[in-house]
Amino acid sequence: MYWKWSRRFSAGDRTMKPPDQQSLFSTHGWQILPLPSASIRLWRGWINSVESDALYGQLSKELPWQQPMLTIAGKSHRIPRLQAWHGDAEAIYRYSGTTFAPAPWTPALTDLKSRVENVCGTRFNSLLANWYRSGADGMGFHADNEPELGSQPVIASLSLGGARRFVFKPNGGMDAEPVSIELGNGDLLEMAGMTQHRWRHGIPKTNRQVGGRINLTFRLIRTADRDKTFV
Ligand SMILES: O=C(O)CCC(=O)C(=O)O
Repeated sequence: MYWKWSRRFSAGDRTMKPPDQQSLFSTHGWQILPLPSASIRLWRGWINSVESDALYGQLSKELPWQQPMLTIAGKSHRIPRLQAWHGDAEAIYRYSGTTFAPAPWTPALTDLKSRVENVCGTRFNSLLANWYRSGADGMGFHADNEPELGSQPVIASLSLGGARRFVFKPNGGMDAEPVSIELGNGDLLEMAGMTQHRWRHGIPKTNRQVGGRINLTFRLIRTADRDKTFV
């Protein structure tokens, strides 16, 4: 059973357990998502649909998209999405045994970084971009908990294009249900505090007709001493 947050808490949606209204409140557009032992904020429509559509078109053309190979249990396959890594020169990213030097910030990404930093009140030096071309693309469950991100990383995630389901699953030992939210065009999600230690997250593949989606996750890399594996 999933808790499901949608733009409205619909009485007809029986899979959803309505959140405690006392613990869901807005601050300048932020909504707090009251997951236990987590610190998660969501800003619906942080950028409007006209700008989000334009950014989707621009970034799909101008970022250096790649589809790296991943080896799991001796079998190699390409990740089910396209990916680009941008950042300051020292923000080295290691993925499944391979080191990726960050591509430089583009003017559009520099502008977005500074706007996201302003609303999140924190600094970022790197960005992982993921392009889900259709429902056949997705991201497996994982936590962004590598040491180079610090003990309680702040990760800001901007969605552009078609809406996709983003699912949180509690780690073992937590008395909590999975939570599913729909992330739409221009939505900004921030995960902080103990979120990456207590919960994993992923984008399930879907047979539904969905539009292409680009997701930008802004991060602060402190060191680069451990591999990262997204399935
Ligand atoms: O596409 C998304 O919303 C998820 C991205 C993500 O989980 C990540 O970059 O770690």
